[in-house]
Amino acid sequence: MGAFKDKDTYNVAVVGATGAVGEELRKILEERQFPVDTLRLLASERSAGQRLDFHGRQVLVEVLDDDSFEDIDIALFSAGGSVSARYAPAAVDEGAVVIDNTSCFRMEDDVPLVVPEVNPEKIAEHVQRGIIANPNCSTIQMVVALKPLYDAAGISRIVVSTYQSVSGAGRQAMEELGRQTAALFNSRDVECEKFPHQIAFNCIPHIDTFLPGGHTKEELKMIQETRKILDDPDIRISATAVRVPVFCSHSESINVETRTKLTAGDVRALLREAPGVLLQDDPQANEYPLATQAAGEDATYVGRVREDDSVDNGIALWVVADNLRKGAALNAVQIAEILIRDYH
Ligand code: NAP
Ligand code: 3JM
Repeated sequence: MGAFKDKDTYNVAVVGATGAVGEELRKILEERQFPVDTLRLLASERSAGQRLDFHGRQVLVEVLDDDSFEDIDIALFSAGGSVSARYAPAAVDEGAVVIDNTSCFRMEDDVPLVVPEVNPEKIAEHVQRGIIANPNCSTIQMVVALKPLYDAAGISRIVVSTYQSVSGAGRQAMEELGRQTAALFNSRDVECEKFPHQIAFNCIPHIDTFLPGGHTKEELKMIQETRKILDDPDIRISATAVRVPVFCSHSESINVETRTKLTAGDVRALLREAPGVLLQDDPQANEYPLATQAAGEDATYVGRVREDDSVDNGIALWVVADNLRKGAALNAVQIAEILIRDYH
């Protein structure tokens, strides 16, 4: 990683540049004026040859291969787990630090799993493998909201149900919701490709594959990743992940049991000060977080804060964030910002 040192600008590769997360990565690098020297956009042969805008310049999309990472300092991966498994080591061999958006390396002991508002200090551990993992979108917004409660009172148990938008399943899934909605309004048959059932006007309690025991992988990711990020293997977590016909932003209903009592007022005061959080909690004025309002924004919105009297020390919350931004691309770019500020 010697080539990285003492630089003012960095060569950045985006793997999966034409995808829903890749597009957001490009936008956020631009918006936040990340000090990019060369931007290399990588995808499959399907979209190689396209040109995509970056700071007003048209950048060619190239086919990902083993030579793609020559002179790259930071490689942002979001092209699925198998692409990361195959090519992240090639990027590391070339001296790049990989920030990986897939589930491929998240639970490996020598790979830090980072949400900058929660455990930025773990970025130091990138030296072990050259890889930093970005958590799952549903995990990120949950831990951003719960970290202040955890620090103030401890957390013994979490029960979470998600309402996840179709953009979390990629560009083609967004198109499928649009096509199905139009088909139904025109009395045509609905075709299902990306989802196992009709998603328009429906809720599907099935994200990623089913595991023995009945959980889905998405639910298991939330459970395992939350314990790793909060560095607390004892937290008991029950998760149900549901796909809903929303284009962008994931919503979550979260019930949390703290180890010592917090009132709803205590929680609101903590969340008002919490990094990355915007408290939106005025039910009398119909003010609470909404997917349509969070889309395109950076904050994790929290509202409907109330005491849950069904258990001791119970708090209920409604948490919403843009899954392509804080849930993926923004979190990755925030990690890259800390990496160049503190470690190189
Ligand atoms: P998407 O819209 O379907 O885009 C997939 C991207 O990967 C496209 O750019 C595609 O290129 C590229 N790609 C696919 N196979 C490839 C290959 N063999 N070689 C090179 N490029 C390839 O999906 P997305 O929503 O952007 O998500 C991409 C991945 O990011 C997901 O699979 C997931 O692992 C991860 N993700 C993470 C989070 C998170 O929570 N952190 C959230 C969403 C997604 P073409 O245009 O050439 O097909
Ligand atoms: C979000 O490997 C794949 O086909 C991608 C599956 C996927 C993941 C994942 O497991 O990396 C789709 C959408 C995620 C994620 O962030 O966990």
